[in-house]
Amino acid sequence: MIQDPAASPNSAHTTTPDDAFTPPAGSSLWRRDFLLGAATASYQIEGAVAEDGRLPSIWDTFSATPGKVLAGDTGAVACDHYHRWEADLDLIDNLNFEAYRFSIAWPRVMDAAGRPNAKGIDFYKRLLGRLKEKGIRAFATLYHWDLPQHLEDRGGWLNRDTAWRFADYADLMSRELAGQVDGWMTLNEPWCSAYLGYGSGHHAPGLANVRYATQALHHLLLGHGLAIPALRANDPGSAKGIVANVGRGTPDSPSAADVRAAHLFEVQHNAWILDPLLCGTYPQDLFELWPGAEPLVLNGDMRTISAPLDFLGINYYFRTNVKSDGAHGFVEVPLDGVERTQMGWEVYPDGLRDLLTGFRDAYDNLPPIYITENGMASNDRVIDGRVDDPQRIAFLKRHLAAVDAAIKAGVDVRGYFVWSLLDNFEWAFGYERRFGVVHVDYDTQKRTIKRSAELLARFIAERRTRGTA
Ligand code: IFM
Repeated sequence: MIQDPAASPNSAHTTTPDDAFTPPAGSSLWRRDFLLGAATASYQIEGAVAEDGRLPSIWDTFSATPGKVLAGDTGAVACDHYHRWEADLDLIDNLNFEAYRFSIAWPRVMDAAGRPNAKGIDFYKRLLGRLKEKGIRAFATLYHWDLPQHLEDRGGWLNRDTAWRFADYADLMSRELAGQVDGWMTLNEPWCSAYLGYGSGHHAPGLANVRYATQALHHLLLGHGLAIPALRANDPGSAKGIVANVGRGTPDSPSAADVRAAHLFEVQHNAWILDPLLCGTYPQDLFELWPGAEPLVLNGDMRTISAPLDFLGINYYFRTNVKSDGAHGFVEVPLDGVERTQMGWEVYPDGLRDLLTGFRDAYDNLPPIYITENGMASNDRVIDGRVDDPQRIAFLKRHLAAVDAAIKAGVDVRGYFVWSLLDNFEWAFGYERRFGVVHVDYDTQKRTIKRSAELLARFIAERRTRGTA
Protein backbone atom coordinates (compact mmCIF):
# COMPACT_ATOMS: atom_id res chain seq x y z
CA MET A 1 0.00 0.00 0.00
CA ILE A 2 1.49 3.34 -1.01
CA GLN A 3 0.98 6.05 1.52
CA ASP A 4 2.27 9.55 2.00
CA PRO A 5 2.70 9.98 5.76
CA ALA A 6 3.83 13.56 5.25
CA ALA A 7 0.42 14.28 3.79
CA SER A 8 -1.60 12.47 6.46
CA PRO A 9 -4.17 14.57 8.31
CA ASN A 10 -2.28 13.87 11.55
CA SER A 11 0.97 15.29 10.27
CA ALA A 12 1.91 18.70 11.51
CA HIS A 13 4.59 18.98 8.85
CA THR A 14 4.65 20.52 5.44
CA THR A 15 7.46 19.76 3.05
CA THR A 16 9.67 22.70 2.32
CA PRO A 17 12.17 22.79 -0.54
CA ASP A 18 14.94 22.68 2.08
CA ASP A 19 14.06 19.42 3.67
CA ALA A 20 12.27 17.59 0.83
CA PHE A 21 14.03 14.39 -0.08
CA THR A 22 13.51 14.71 -3.79
CA PRO A 23 16.75 14.02 -5.67
CA PRO A 24 17.54 16.11 -8.75
CA ALA A 25 16.14 15.07 -12.13
CA GLY A 26 18.52 12.62 -13.76
CA SER A 27 19.53 11.02 -10.45
CA SER A 28 19.63 7.24 -10.63
CA LEU A 29 17.62 7.24 -7.41
CA TRP A 30 14.56 7.94 -9.55
CA ARG A 31 14.94 4.51 -11.13
CA ARG A 32 12.16 2.31 -9.82
CA ASP A 33 14.44 -0.72 -9.83
CA PHE A 34 16.82 0.94 -7.33
CA LEU A 35 15.56 -0.59 -4.06
CA LEU A 36 15.01 1.62 -1.04
CA GLY A 37 14.69 -0.23 2.23
CA ALA A 38 15.31 -0.20 5.96
CA ALA A 39 17.48 -2.51 8.07
CA THR A 40 17.51 -3.98 11.59
CA ALA A 41 19.19 -6.85 13.45
CA SER A 42 17.77 -9.48 15.79
CA TYR A 43 19.59 -8.76 19.07
CA GLN A 44 19.17 -5.02 18.60
CA ILE A 45 15.36 -5.11 18.34
CA GLU A 46 13.75 -8.44 19.22
CA GLY A 47 13.99 -8.72 23.01
CA ALA A 48 12.23 -11.90 24.29
CA VAL A 49 15.63 -13.45 24.93
CA ALA A 50 14.32 -16.36 26.96
CA GLU A 51 11.10 -17.08 25.08
CA ASP A 52 10.01 -20.03 22.95
CA GLY A 53 13.24 -21.91 23.49
CA ARG A 54 15.71 -19.19 22.56
CA LEU A 55 19.13 -19.97 24.02
CA PRO A 56 21.56 -17.38 25.41
CA SER A 57 23.86 -15.66 22.93
CA ILE A 58 27.29 -14.12 23.48
CA TRP A 59 25.60 -10.71 23.64
CA ASP A 60 23.36 -11.79 26.51
CA THR A 61 26.46 -12.83 28.41
CA PHE A 62 28.54 -9.80 27.44
CA SER A 63 25.86 -7.20 28.17
CA ALA A 64 25.17 -8.81 31.56
CA THR A 65 28.85 -8.33 32.46
CA PRO A 66 29.28 -5.09 34.45
CA GLY A 67 31.18 -2.38 32.62
CA LYS A 68 30.81 -3.79 29.11
CA VAL A 69 27.76 -1.80 27.92
CA LEU A 70 26.92 1.82 28.69
CA ALA A 71 24.47 2.17 31.59
CA GLY A 72 24.36 -1.62 31.95
CA ASP A 73 21.85 -1.86 29.09
CA THR A 74 21.06 -5.26 27.57
CA GLY A 75 18.97 -6.55 24.66
CA ALA A 76 16.59 -8.40 26.99
CA VAL A 77 13.63 -6.25 25.93
CA ALA A 78 15.09 -3.94 23.26
CA CYS A 79 12.22 -2.81 20.96
CA ASP A 80 10.10 -5.81 21.97
CA HIS A 81 9.87 -6.56 18.25
CA TYR A 82 9.34 -10.27 18.93
CA HIS A 83 5.87 -9.33 20.20
CA ARG A 84 5.29 -6.21 18.13
CA TRP A 85 6.49 -7.48 14.76
CA GLU A 86 3.12 -7.12 13.06
CA ALA A 87 2.83 -3.44 13.95
CA ASP A 88 6.47 -2.94 12.97
CA LEU A 89 5.84 -4.47 9.56
CA ASP A 90 2.82 -2.18 9.15
CA LEU A 91 5.17 0.69 9.88
CA ILE A 92 7.58 -0.46 7.17
CA ASP A 93 4.66 -0.70 4.77
CA ASN A 94 3.23 2.68 5.71
CA LEU A 95 6.64 4.24 5.19
CA ASN A 96 6.62 2.76 1.67
CA PHE A 97 9.91 0.90 2.11
CA GLU A 98 10.33 -1.58 -0.73
CA ALA A 99 12.65 -3.94 1.11
CA TYR A 100 13.36 -4.97 4.68
CA ARG A 101 16.72 -6.28 5.85
CA PHE A 102 16.54 -8.14 9.17
CA SER A 103 18.60 -10.83 10.82
CA ILE A 104 17.74 -14.26 12.14
CA ALA A 105 18.79 -15.06 15.71
CA TRP A 106 20.76 -18.29 15.51
CA PRO A 107 20.11 -19.10 19.22
CA ARG A 108 16.36 -18.82 18.55
CA VAL A 109 16.16 -21.40 15.80
CA MET A 110 18.44 -24.26 16.88
CA ASP A 111 18.95 -26.07 20.14
CA ALA A 112 22.37 -26.86 21.62
CA ALA A 113 22.45 -30.19 19.77
CA GLY A 114 21.86 -28.42 16.45
CA ARG A 115 18.22 -29.55 16.19
CA PRO A 116 15.60 -27.13 14.81
CA ASN A 117 13.53 -25.13 17.28
CA ALA A 118 10.16 -24.98 15.53
CA LYS A 119 8.80 -22.10 17.64
CA GLY A 120 11.74 -19.87 16.81
CA ILE A 121 11.67 -20.78 13.13
CA ASP A 122 7.93 -20.08 12.98
CA PHE A 123 8.56 -16.51 14.08
CA TYR A 124 10.63 -15.88 10.94
CA LYS A 125 8.15 -17.79 8.76
CA ARG A 126 5.34 -15.53 9.95
CA LEU A 127 7.48 -12.44 9.41
CA LEU A 128 8.45 -13.50 5.88
CA GLY A 129 4.88 -14.50 5.05
CA ARG A 130 3.63 -11.06 6.05
CA LEU A 131 6.39 -9.31 4.06
CA LYS A 132 5.38 -11.31 1.00
CA GLU A 133 1.69 -10.38 1.47
CA LYS A 134 2.71 -6.75 1.60
CA GLY A 135 4.98 -7.03 -1.46
CA ILE A 136 8.07 -6.00 0.53
CA ARG A 137 11.30 -7.71 -0.50
CA ALA A 138 13.02 -9.68 2.25
CA PHE A 139 16.78 -9.64 2.86
CA ALA A 140 17.74 -12.02 5.66
CA THR A 141 21.10 -11.88 7.42
CA LEU A 142 22.08 -15.15 9.06
CA TYR A 143 24.66 -13.81 11.47
CA HIS A 144 24.47 -10.35 12.97
CA TRP A 145 26.70 -11.14 15.94
CA ASP A 146 24.45 -13.21 18.22
CA LEU A 147 26.51 -16.40 18.38
CA PRO A 148 24.91 -19.06 20.62
CA GLN A 149 26.79 -18.96 23.93
CA HIS A 150 27.19 -22.76 23.94
CA LEU A 151 29.34 -22.44 20.79
CA GLU A 152 31.44 -19.69 22.40
CA ASP A 153 31.93 -22.04 25.34
CA ARG A 154 33.65 -24.36 22.86
CA GLY A 155 35.92 -21.61 21.51
CA GLY A 156 33.47 -19.61 19.38
CA TRP A 157 34.99 -18.33 16.16
CA LEU A 158 38.45 -19.40 17.34
CA ASN A 159 37.27 -22.98 16.92
CA ARG A 160 37.37 -24.12 13.29
CA ASP A 161 34.37 -26.34 13.96
CA THR A 162 32.15 -23.24 14.39
CA ALA A 163 32.40 -22.67 10.62
CA TRP A 164 30.71 -26.05 10.07
CA ARG A 165 28.11 -25.35 12.73
CA PHE A 166 27.33 -22.10 10.87
CA ALA A 167 26.98 -24.02 7.60
CA ASP A 168 24.53 -26.40 9.32
CA TYR A 169 22.52 -23.42 10.51
CA ALA A 170 22.51 -21.87 7.01
CA ASP A 171 21.44 -25.23 5.60
CA LEU A 172 18.55 -25.52 8.04
CA MET A 173 17.31 -21.98 7.55
CA SER A 174 17.46 -22.11 3.77
CA ARG A 175 15.53 -25.40 3.76
CA GLU A 176 12.91 -23.99 6.13
CA LEU A 177 12.56 -20.58 4.47
CA ALA A 178 13.14 -21.50 0.81
CA GLY A 179 11.12 -19.37 -1.58
CA GLN A 180 10.44 -16.67 1.01
CA VAL A 181 13.74 -14.76 0.98
CA ASP A 182 14.85 -12.49 -1.85
CA GLY A 183 18.41 -12.05 -0.64
CA TRP A 184 20.44 -14.10 1.85
CA MET A 185 23.33 -12.44 3.63
CA THR A 186 25.61 -14.86 5.42
CA LEU A 187 27.51 -12.55 7.78
CA ASN A 188 27.07 -8.97 8.82
CA GLU A 189 30.36 -7.10 9.21
CA PRO A 190 32.78 -9.94 9.92
CA TRP A 191 35.38 -7.22 10.60
CA CYS A 192 33.43 -6.23 13.71
CA SER A 193 32.83 -9.81 14.84
CA ALA A 194 36.54 -10.58 14.51
CA TYR A 195 38.27 -7.33 15.43
CA LEU A 196 35.92 -5.85 18.01
CA GLY A 197 34.96 -9.25 19.41
CA TYR A 198 38.33 -11.02 19.52
CA GLY A 199 40.95 -8.31 18.80
CA SER A 200 40.02 -5.26 20.88
CA GLY A 201 37.46 -6.74 23.27
CA HIS A 202 34.93 -3.94 22.79
CA HIS A 203 32.26 -6.38 21.63
CA ALA A 204 31.21 -9.89 22.66
CA PRO A 205 32.84 -12.19 23.50
CA GLY A 206 35.32 -9.55 24.71
CA LEU A 207 38.69 -11.15 23.93
CA ALA A 208 41.60 -8.89 23.06
CA ASN A 209 44.42 -10.33 20.99
CA VAL A 210 45.06 -9.47 17.37
CA ARG A 211 46.09 -13.04 16.60
CA TYR A 212 42.67 -14.17 17.81
CA ALA A 213 41.10 -11.57 15.52
CA THR A 214 42.78 -12.88 12.35
CA GLN A 215 41.99 -16.49 13.22
CA ALA A 216 38.38 -15.67 14.12
CA LEU A 217 37.99 -13.79 10.85
CA HIS A 218 39.34 -16.75 8.93
CA HIS A 219 36.79 -19.06 10.52
CA LEU A 220 33.97 -16.56 9.98
CA LEU A 221 34.82 -16.35 6.29
CA LEU A 222 35.17 -20.11 6.09
CA GLY A 223 31.68 -20.43 7.58
CA HIS A 224 30.44 -17.99 4.96
CA GLY A 225 32.09 -19.98 2.16
CA LEU A 226 30.63 -23.26 3.43
CA ALA A 227 27.17 -21.69 3.76
CA ILE A 228 26.97 -20.36 0.20
CA PRO A 229 26.62 -23.78 -1.54
CA ALA A 230 23.97 -24.84 0.99
CA LEU A 231 21.99 -21.67 0.33
CA ARG A 232 22.33 -22.22 -3.43
CA ALA A 233 21.21 -25.84 -3.22
CA ASN A 234 18.23 -25.22 -0.95
CA ASP A 235 16.95 -21.90 -2.23
CA PRO A 236 18.07 -21.48 -5.84
CA GLY A 237 15.72 -18.58 -6.60
CA SER A 238 17.27 -16.17 -4.07
CA ALA A 239 20.41 -14.02 -4.29
CA LYS A 240 23.34 -14.82 -1.99
CA GLY A 241 25.84 -12.37 -0.56
CA ILE A 242 27.72 -11.10 2.47
CA VAL A 243 27.87 -7.69 4.17
CA ALA A 244 31.12 -5.83 4.85
CA ASN A 245 31.54 -2.62 6.81
CA VAL A 246 34.08 -0.48 5.02
CA GLY A 247 36.06 2.53 6.17
CA ARG A 248 37.58 5.44 4.31
CA GLY A 249 41.07 6.38 5.49
CA THR A 250 42.54 9.69 4.40
CA PRO A 251 46.13 10.89 4.94
CA ASP A 252 46.73 13.77 7.33
CA SER A 253 49.38 15.18 4.98
CA PRO A 254 50.58 14.45 1.45
CA SER A 255 53.80 12.90 2.81
CA ALA A 256 54.57 9.41 1.53
CA ALA A 257 54.47 8.09 5.10
CA ASP A 258 50.96 9.44 5.74
CA VAL A 259 49.69 8.26 2.34
CA ARG A 260 51.03 4.82 3.21
CA ALA A 261 49.33 5.04 6.62
CA ALA A 262 45.97 5.76 4.95
CA HIS A 263 46.55 2.83 2.62
CA LEU A 264 47.26 0.56 5.59
CA PHE A 265 44.13 1.80 7.34
CA GLU A 266 42.06 0.69 4.34
CA VAL A 267 43.93 -2.62 4.12
CA GLN A 268 43.06 -3.29 7.75
CA HIS A 269 39.43 -2.25 7.38
CA ASN A 270 38.55 -3.27 3.82
CA ALA A 271 41.08 -5.48 2.03
CA TRP A 272 41.38 -7.78 5.06
CA ILE A 273 37.77 -8.80 4.36
CA LEU A 274 37.31 -8.17 0.64
CA ASP A 275 40.56 -9.68 -0.71
CA PRO A 276 39.88 -13.19 0.64
CA LEU A 277 36.26 -13.03 -0.53
CA LEU A 278 36.97 -11.67 -3.99
CA CYS A 279 40.56 -12.78 -4.71
CA GLY A 280 41.05 -15.79 -2.44
CA THR A 281 44.08 -14.28 -0.65
CA TYR A 282 44.79 -12.22 2.45
CA PRO A 283 46.54 -8.87 1.77
CA GLN A 284 50.18 -9.27 2.73
CA ASP A 285 50.38 -5.62 3.87
CA LEU A 286 48.10 -6.60 6.73
CA PHE A 287 50.87 -8.59 8.36
CA GLU A 288 53.18 -5.57 8.19
CA LEU A 289 50.71 -3.98 10.57
CA TRP A 290 50.21 -7.14 12.59
CA PRO A 291 53.45 -9.10 12.33
CA GLY A 292 53.05 -12.76 13.24
CA ALA A 293 49.25 -12.62 13.14
CA GLU A 294 48.80 -14.77 10.02
CA PRO A 295 45.89 -17.18 10.58
CA LEU A 296 46.21 -20.90 10.18
CA VAL A 297 44.86 -21.60 6.69
CA LEU A 298 44.33 -25.16 5.51
CA ASN A 299 44.38 -26.43 1.93
CA GLY A 300 41.23 -25.49 0.08
CA ASP A 301 40.07 -22.85 2.61
CA MET A 302 40.70 -19.90 0.32
CA ARG A 303 38.84 -21.54 -2.54
CA THR A 304 35.87 -22.13 -0.24
CA ILE A 305 35.96 -18.55 1.05
CA SER A 306 36.08 -17.02 -2.44
CA ALA A 307 32.95 -18.82 -3.70
CA PRO A 308 31.24 -16.51 -6.24
CA LEU A 309 28.74 -14.04 -4.78
CA ASP A 310 25.54 -12.68 -6.33
CA PHE A 311 25.96 -9.39 -4.51
CA LEU A 312 28.10 -7.64 -1.95
CA GLY A 313 26.51 -5.64 0.87
CA ILE A 314 28.41 -2.52 1.87
CA ASN A 315 27.88 -0.71 5.18
CA TYR A 316 29.36 2.78 5.31
CA TYR A 317 29.30 5.36 8.09
CA PHE A 318 32.37 7.68 8.28
CA ARG A 319 35.99 8.33 7.43
CA THR A 320 39.09 8.30 9.58
CA ASN A 321 41.94 10.75 9.07
CA VAL A 322 45.28 9.11 9.84
CA LYS A 323 49.01 9.67 9.91
CA SER A 324 51.98 7.37 10.14
CA ASP A 325 52.81 6.12 13.63
CA GLY A 326 56.50 6.41 12.75
CA ALA A 327 56.82 2.62 12.50
CA HIS A 328 54.67 0.25 10.42
CA GLY A 329 51.22 1.49 11.31
CA PHE A 330 48.82 4.41 11.50
CA VAL A 331 47.29 6.58 14.18
CA GLU A 332 44.08 8.54 13.95
CA VAL A 333 44.31 12.34 13.82
CA PRO A 334 40.78 13.62 14.47
CA LEU A 335 40.00 16.66 12.33
CA ASP A 336 38.74 19.85 13.93
CA GLY A 337 35.77 21.79 12.61
CA VAL A 338 34.09 18.91 10.80
CA GLU A 339 30.48 17.85 11.25
CA ARG A 340 30.03 14.86 13.55
CA THR A 341 27.13 12.68 14.65
CA GLN A 342 26.06 11.56 18.14
CA MET A 343 28.61 8.74 17.77
CA GLY A 344 31.37 11.30 17.17
CA TRP A 345 31.71 9.95 13.63
CA GLU A 346 32.56 12.46 10.91
CA VAL A 347 29.91 13.06 8.25
CA TYR A 348 31.80 12.39 5.03
CA PRO A 349 29.61 11.31 2.09
CA ASP A 350 32.45 11.51 -0.47
CA GLY A 351 34.04 8.58 1.32
CA LEU A 352 31.20 6.34 0.18
CA ARG A 353 31.59 7.37 -3.46
CA ASP A 354 35.37 7.04 -3.31
CA LEU A 355 35.28 3.60 -1.73
CA LEU A 356 32.74 2.30 -4.25
CA THR A 357 34.72 3.52 -7.26
CA GLY A 358 37.94 2.28 -5.61
CA PHE A 359 36.50 -1.23 -5.15
CA ARG A 360 35.33 -1.22 -8.77
CA ASP A 361 38.92 -0.45 -9.84
CA ALA A 362 40.54 -2.88 -7.41
CA TYR A 363 38.39 -5.97 -8.04
CA ASP A 364 37.70 -7.26 -11.57
CA ASN A 365 34.95 -9.48 -10.26
CA LEU A 366 33.19 -6.99 -7.96
CA PRO A 367 29.60 -8.25 -7.73
CA PRO A 368 26.58 -5.93 -7.82
CA ILE A 369 26.39 -3.89 -4.64
CA TYR A 370 23.67 -3.04 -2.17
CA ILE A 371 24.33 -0.39 0.42
CA THR A 372 23.05 -2.55 3.26
CA GLU A 373 23.55 0.06 5.99
CA ASN A 374 24.03 3.80 6.10
CA GLY A 375 22.65 6.26 8.60
CA MET A 376 23.49 8.19 11.73
CA ALA A 377 22.76 8.52 15.41
CA SER A 378 21.38 11.72 16.90
CA ASN A 379 19.93 12.60 20.25
CA ASP A 380 16.36 12.70 18.95
CA ARG A 381 13.49 13.70 21.20
CA VAL A 382 9.75 13.67 20.81
CA ILE A 383 8.42 17.22 21.12
CA ASP A 384 4.69 17.78 20.77
CA GLY A 385 4.31 14.35 19.28
CA ARG A 386 6.91 14.80 16.53
CA VAL A 387 10.60 14.20 16.02
CA ASP A 388 12.55 16.57 13.84
CA ASP A 389 15.91 15.18 12.76
CA PRO A 390 17.34 17.71 10.32
CA GLN A 391 20.91 16.42 10.61
CA ARG A 392 19.76 12.93 9.56
CA ILE A 393 17.75 14.32 6.65
CA ALA A 394 20.82 16.13 5.32
CA PHE A 395 23.01 13.09 6.04
CA LEU A 396 20.77 10.71 4.10
CA LYS A 397 20.34 13.09 1.18
CA ARG A 398 24.09 13.61 0.86
CA HIS A 399 24.91 9.91 1.11
CA LEU A 400 22.23 9.02 -1.43
CA ALA A 401 23.78 11.64 -3.72
CA ALA A 402 27.17 9.95 -3.21
CA VAL A 403 25.61 6.63 -4.24
CA ASP A 404 24.20 8.30 -7.35
CA ALA A 405 27.67 9.70 -8.14
CA ALA A 406 29.18 6.20 -7.85
CA ILE A 407 26.49 4.76 -10.12
CA LYS A 408 27.19 7.50 -12.66
CA ALA A 409 30.88 6.60 -12.43
CA GLY A 410 29.95 3.06 -13.45
CA VAL A 411 29.53 1.17 -10.17
CA ASP A 412 26.62 -1.31 -10.19
CA VAL A 413 24.69 -0.32 -7.03
CA ARG A 414 21.23 -1.90 -6.84
CA GLY A 415 19.77 -0.50 -3.65
CA TYR A 416 20.14 1.29 -0.31
CA PHE A 417 18.96 0.34 3.18
CA VAL A 418 18.83 3.00 5.84
CA TRP A 419 20.23 2.01 9.23
CA SER A 420 18.00 1.74 11.02
CA LEU A 421 14.25 1.31 10.91
CA LEU A 422 13.99 1.77 14.69
CA ASP A 423 16.09 3.27 17.45
CA ASN A 424 17.58 0.17 19.03
CA PHE A 425 20.25 -1.46 21.20
CA GLU A 426 23.47 0.06 19.85
CA TRP A 427 25.80 -2.64 21.21
CA ALA A 428 28.39 -1.27 23.67
CA PHE A 429 26.56 2.09 23.62
CA GLY A 430 23.25 0.60 24.77
CA TYR A 431 20.12 2.65 24.12
CA GLU A 432 21.71 6.08 24.31
CA ARG A 433 22.55 6.34 20.62
CA ARG A 434 19.53 6.66 18.34
CA PHE A 435 20.01 5.46 14.76
CA GLY A 436 16.33 4.94 13.85
CA VAL A 437 14.21 6.78 11.32
CA VAL A 438 11.49 5.82 13.78
CA HIS A 439 11.86 6.91 17.41
CA VAL A 440 11.29 4.34 20.16
CA ASP A 441 10.26 5.31 23.67
CA TYR A 442 11.77 2.42 25.62
CA ASP A 443 9.45 2.93 28.62
CA THR A 444 6.24 2.61 26.62
CA GLN A 445 7.52 1.04 23.36
CA LYS A 446 5.69 3.78 21.49
CA ARG A 447 7.02 4.32 17.98
CA THR A 448 7.08 7.87 16.56
CA ILE A 449 7.93 8.40 12.92
CA LYS A 450 10.77 10.87 12.57
CA ARG A 451 10.70 13.60 9.95
CA SER A 452 13.44 11.81 7.93
CA ALA A 453 11.21 8.75 7.54
CA GLU A 454 8.25 10.88 6.45
CA LEU A 455 10.32 12.49 3.75
CA LEU A 456 11.83 9.21 2.56
CA ALA A 457 8.33 7.75 2.38
CA ARG A 458 7.11 10.71 0.40
CA PHE A 459 9.94 10.35 -2.09
CA ILE A 460 9.34 6.61 -2.54
CA ALA A 461 5.64 7.26 -3.17
CA GLU A 462 6.49 9.98 -5.66
CA ARG A 463 8.94 7.70 -7.42
CA ARG A 464 6.26 5.08 -7.94
CA THR A 465 4.36 7.51 -10.11
CA ARG A 466 7.10 9.74 -11.55
CA GLY A 467 10.08 7.36 -11.48
CA THR A 468 11.93 5.98 -14.47
CA ALA A 469 12.14 2.37 -15.59
O1 IFM B 1 24.14 -0.75 14.88
C1 IFM B 1 25.19 -1.12 14.07
C2 IFM B 1 24.86 -2.36 13.29
O2 IFM B 1 24.48 -3.42 14.10
C3 IFM B 1 26.04 -2.80 12.47
N1 IFM B 1 26.56 -1.71 11.68
C4 IFM B 1 26.79 -0.46 12.33
C5 IFM B 1 25.56 -0.03 13.10
C6 IFM B 1 25.80 1.33 13.79
O3 IFM B 1 26.89 1.23 14.66
